[in-house]
Amino acid sequence: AWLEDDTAATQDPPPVATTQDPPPDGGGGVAVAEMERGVVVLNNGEKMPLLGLGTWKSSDGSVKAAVTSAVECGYRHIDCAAIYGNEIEVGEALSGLFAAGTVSRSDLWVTSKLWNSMHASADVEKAVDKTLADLGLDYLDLYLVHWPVTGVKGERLSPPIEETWKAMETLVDKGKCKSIGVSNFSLKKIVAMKEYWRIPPAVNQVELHPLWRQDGLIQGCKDLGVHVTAYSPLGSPDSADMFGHSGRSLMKHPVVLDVAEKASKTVAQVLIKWALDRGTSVLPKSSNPDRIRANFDVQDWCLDPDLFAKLSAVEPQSRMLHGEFWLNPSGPYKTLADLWDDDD
Ligand code: NDP
Ligand code: 1BO
Repeated sequence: AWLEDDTAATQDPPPVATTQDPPPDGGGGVAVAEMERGVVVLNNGEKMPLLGLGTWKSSDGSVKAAVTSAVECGYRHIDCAAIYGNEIEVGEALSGLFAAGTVSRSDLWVTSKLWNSMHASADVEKAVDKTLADLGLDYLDLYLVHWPVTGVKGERLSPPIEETWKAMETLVDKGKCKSIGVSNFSLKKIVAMKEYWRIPPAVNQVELHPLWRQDGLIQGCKDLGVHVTAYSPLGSPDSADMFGHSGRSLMKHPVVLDVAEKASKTVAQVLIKWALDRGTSVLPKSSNPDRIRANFDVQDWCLDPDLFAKLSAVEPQSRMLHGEFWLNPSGPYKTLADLWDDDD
């Protein structure tokens, strides 16, 4: 039902993420070739923590505790979206954390996303205002166009992405968002934006894990100075039934199990570490405090290059989140190739 909903729409932080030096080329997803310990410096100079907590499907009373535990154990990046339907509860967690002095606003990175039904110029600011009110914030660190899809079921592409992007740029001018970016955009769709962007996207947030590596997209974004964030890094087991991929559990893949055993780490830890070692930021979701804590424990150890290479060779490659729900015979995306432009 939520896919059809058109309204859903200080302390010093501990070091985050990898202790390995950045890859010599600056990392696959690193914008302007700059990466510091635990953060990526985006193309506008903002520093985004590389490891964030995902909040999709963290609901029904669980997300407040999840966000609170995450920040208490050191996460400084929370990934939200209006369509997740839980931003009020995330906001309750944030206000509690600020009031307790666990973290200051300036030490926390909060991302949210503009839903498809709010792409019209007049709606973009309304959408961000609603998200800011729900989260109890006066600015977002990053606001993403959630999908390159306009309308509730992708039935149209009017307004075009150009209109939406210009409205997103205005949010930066007004101080409502420090950075803006896109999500689920193919390289072709980002390149097309060069014709009109005044502010280039800082980030493209896409599905990335060993079963869907998208090396070409990462390299192309890097060439454009757009940092890439990995969503569903554990293979999104919660979505298995919803999207019909229950037979392909990444966390049970024999190569992944073997790598975890050889590294003496959990499966989730090696998947998160692999994502960081590629130079992408990464957003594991959990609503379990023990798993939230364990997923953050990816700092003081290295993934052996042979094990990294094994994870980088897992086959077959295939998306978990195909986006078939946006296809519409009378809309702009009639096939998956129209949506993804055959990126791999
Ligand atoms: P993930 O790949 O992060 O997997 C989450 C699942 O893994 C949950 O079932 C969670 O269960 C389980 N899990 C987490 N840690 C462990 C662990 N250590 N051991 C065993 N199981 C574990 O899935 P998501 O699809 O949620 O992706 C992560 C985030 O990325 C989202 O929450 C969202 O913020 C973002 N995203 C963005 C999208 C976009 O279109 N821009 C699309 C999809 C995701 P439990 O909670 O019980 O621990
Ligand atoms: C349609 C799925 C969106 C999750 O971010």
